[in-house]
Amino acid sequence: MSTTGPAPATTPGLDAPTWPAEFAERYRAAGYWRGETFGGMLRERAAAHPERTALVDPAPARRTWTYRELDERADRLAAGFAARGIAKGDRVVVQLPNIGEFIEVVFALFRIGALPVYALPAHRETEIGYFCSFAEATAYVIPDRHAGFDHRALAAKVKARTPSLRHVFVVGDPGEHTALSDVPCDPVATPGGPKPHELAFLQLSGGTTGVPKLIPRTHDDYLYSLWGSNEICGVDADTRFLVVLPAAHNFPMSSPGWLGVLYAGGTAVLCPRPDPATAFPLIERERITMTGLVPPLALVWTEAAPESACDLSSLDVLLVGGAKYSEQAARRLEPALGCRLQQVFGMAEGLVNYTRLDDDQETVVTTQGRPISPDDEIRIVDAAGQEVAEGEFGHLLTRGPYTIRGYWRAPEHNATAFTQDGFYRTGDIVRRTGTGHLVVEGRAKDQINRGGEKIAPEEVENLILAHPAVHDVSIVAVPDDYLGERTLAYVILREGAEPLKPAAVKRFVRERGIAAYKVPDLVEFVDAFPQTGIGKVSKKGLRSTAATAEQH
Ligand code: OOB
Repeated sequence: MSTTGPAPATTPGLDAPTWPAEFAERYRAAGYWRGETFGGMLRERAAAHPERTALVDPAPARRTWTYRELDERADRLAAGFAARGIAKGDRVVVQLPNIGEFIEVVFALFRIGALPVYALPAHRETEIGYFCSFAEATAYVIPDRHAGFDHRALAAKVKARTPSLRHVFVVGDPGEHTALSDVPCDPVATPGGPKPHELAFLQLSGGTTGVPKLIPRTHDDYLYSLWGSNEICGVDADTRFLVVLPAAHNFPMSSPGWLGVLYAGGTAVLCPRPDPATAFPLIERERITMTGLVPPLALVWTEAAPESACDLSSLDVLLVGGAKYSEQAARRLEPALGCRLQQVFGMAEGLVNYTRLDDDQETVVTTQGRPISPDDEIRIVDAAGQEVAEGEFGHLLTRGPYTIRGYWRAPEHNATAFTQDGFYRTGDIVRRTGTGHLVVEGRAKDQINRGGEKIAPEEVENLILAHPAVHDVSIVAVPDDYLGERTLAYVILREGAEPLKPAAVKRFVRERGIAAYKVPDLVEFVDAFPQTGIGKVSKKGLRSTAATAEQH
């Protein structure tokens, strides 16, 4: 933690620290910040090529949107939202799967200047309740049912206890709420839309603390990460991008993702499920040229492709990121899928690294790429904050034209998550090669990366601590061939408490209403935790206990 001077002031209207004026001027002068907004971008594309296909939602019946249709539908929905009192700066929690309505809703909100808060389909009452109350959301957008879960009942519960939440909009059968299909109305001129330097949305952080932090992204900075990614990944009007991962996640949204493809005038195709049985026929039918996967999915696709009868020959580039992709797995991808691999190491807070399409094969399989921007500043430091020697491993700190300067409404956390001079402490341990590529070695932050899905142990530990029989709990990662990491909860029971079964602990967590991927994979009961020198629980000690244990 730095002790030099106060934390940067929070900018009124943004509710978060932003780039100091001299940086903003530099980024504009360099041409990174082009003075565009998302709403304006879609309008321009619709004027330039109205009849080109912007979006395909293939399931259950194939639907398509031209740029003109997407633009018009966003306008009508924006007018309907505005008529219901949703205004510039309002927060709207959007929890939709990969369906066309997701894209319509966020562009409608962009037009008004209301801020989508991107929840994941897996989130449940614990997360949604928190987002709605912390963000003081005025509206929440859901599907009626998805993956066997009825979102309407959860929404009713959260609405009853969140005073700010006035609307629940439902795709499908609305039940007691409002059908999204009833919202659109004739557009009216909406003065005072968002400015390029203002916030566009709030993205979720993977988190290291008890509750997720919200990441404030502006139009200027996020649009730069899009067109910067497009140049590096070769995205153009002929690109047909398959959105396999949840569309709300930063990776499939912007690296280069569906937003990058829309920026370039290409076509985004929404994939309802990530398995080869769903995705491969879509690649064939929609002549998909590009997609992005987390490493476990890339493994599954690599196994499945040689056996598949589908024609995958249109696939040109496959991006893999979100978690460490092993060199061995990376080597197998191109021969199996017949496309080029790009590794991506990014974060919702900003910095994104790509291997380049003209990098040699060794670089592509052994590194996680280099930054998008010449103005992405990278520092690799030791525990004391001193830069390490070139080529050595250290903590990655970064600052640049699309990396935030602070989380939304989190001044205390910001004081430690950022240096005084505005570098974001990523919590990742990396080394830089002679070509400027980064190799991710590990993590210093207390976060578990379960196949790309990030888990803050503290959030789940807090839930388990509420169990009457539990005295203490500590959750660590254990290595896993498929997911990279799985979660193991070490539990100390209260003296005299009835013995518990692992399944009972998992059920208890599930019943609190939390994303299924956060439920501990393994539970073990112990009498004590290893301690650090100053008497704190040693997660390092627990991880090595887990690594040496024979069975869990
Ligand atoms: C992406 O974003 P987040 O915010 O879910 O997670 C960021 C963290 C990084 O700090 C790092 O710990 C890990 O995920 N990570 C990787 C990685 N890519 C992300 N660790 C090792 N190797 C990689 N290739 O995960 C994200 C955002 C934009 C693009 C791609 C991924």
